[in-house]
Amino acid sequence: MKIVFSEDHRLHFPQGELYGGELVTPFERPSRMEYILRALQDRKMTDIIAPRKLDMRKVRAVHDRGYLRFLASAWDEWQKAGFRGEVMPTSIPNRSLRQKEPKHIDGRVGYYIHSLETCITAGTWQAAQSSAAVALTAQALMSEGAPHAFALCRPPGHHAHDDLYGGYCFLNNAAIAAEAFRAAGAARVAILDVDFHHGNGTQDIFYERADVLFCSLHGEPENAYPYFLGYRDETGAGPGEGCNHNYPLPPGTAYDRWGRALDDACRRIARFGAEVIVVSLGVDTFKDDPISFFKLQSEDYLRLGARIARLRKPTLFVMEGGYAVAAIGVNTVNVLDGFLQAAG
Ligand code: Q9C
Ligand code: ZN
Repeated sequence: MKIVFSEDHRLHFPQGELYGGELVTPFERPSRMEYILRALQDRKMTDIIAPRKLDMRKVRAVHDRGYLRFLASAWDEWQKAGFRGEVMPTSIPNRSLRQKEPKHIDGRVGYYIHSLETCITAGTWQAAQSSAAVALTAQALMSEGAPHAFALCRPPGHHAHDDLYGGYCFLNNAAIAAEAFRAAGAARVAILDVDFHHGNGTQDIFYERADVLFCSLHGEPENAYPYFLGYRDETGAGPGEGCNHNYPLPPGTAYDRWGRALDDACRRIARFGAEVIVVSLGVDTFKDDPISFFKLQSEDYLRLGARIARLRKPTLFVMEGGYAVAAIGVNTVNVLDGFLQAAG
């Protein structure tokens, strides 16, 4: 399997994540990539290439222009304003407030964020762009004939909306790749999001679209981040009605139940007639994940990969979350391994 990866991810490593009223070292940290790379090497998956130059038009096909301008200049503006810490908002345009972008960076940060744990630093924009380039390069390899690929993206993407960042995500790598598959001629694309958290950004981006099916298995929003999206009754709107499927699951969910939801999602994807599948691959469903509440075991990731392979469609894996760093490598590579074994 072709793997795309960029060392630029290191440019994004905030000192702080807002967690339980404290600033802690972010769960989403560079060492995650080192564990995955080591596991790939152990499994002799060594076909790793650097991304091609980023085509910004493909990013603009998904993201709002004002939002991209904000991300590109946020750090410099923050410095110019005389702030000394990392970029984080103090004021949010919540219910009853005007949805109008201010001029001052302190206000603009609030305007473009949806959850406050995520800080921007000097290198964040470059890292986010390289992460999108990783996804787009893997997508291009597949449009050029590769049957599958692994985009080892960091920072992750599925919580990023067209004009909102949060949940450790800035550019929605999976959505950008899905849109690029459409532009390259795929009539129908399915996105299967198996990260523990609901892919609120991806859902929102394609919510009114009939050409992109979105299925997400995740911790139920009553009890899990992102809390404000991911209910079962969110089924799409307008032409996209029936093209969005959420599988919210309760604390303690193990593979018996999780696998049944996966099966249902896979049957929907087959029925939809997707020509290509983008998998938002998070392994924060693992039993020891520090911020999640599912109970998947390392061997379950082999079964996950095998189930996806049985769809017999070109498949792009895009890395999302997973914070039990000691196990993230084995779990991620198990998905790819299970997929390759079943794909034959
Ligand atoms: N108590 C991804 O997995 N904070 N993002 C959760 C839990 C945000 C996760 C707090 C979690 C974001 C890509
Ligand atoms: Zn997650």
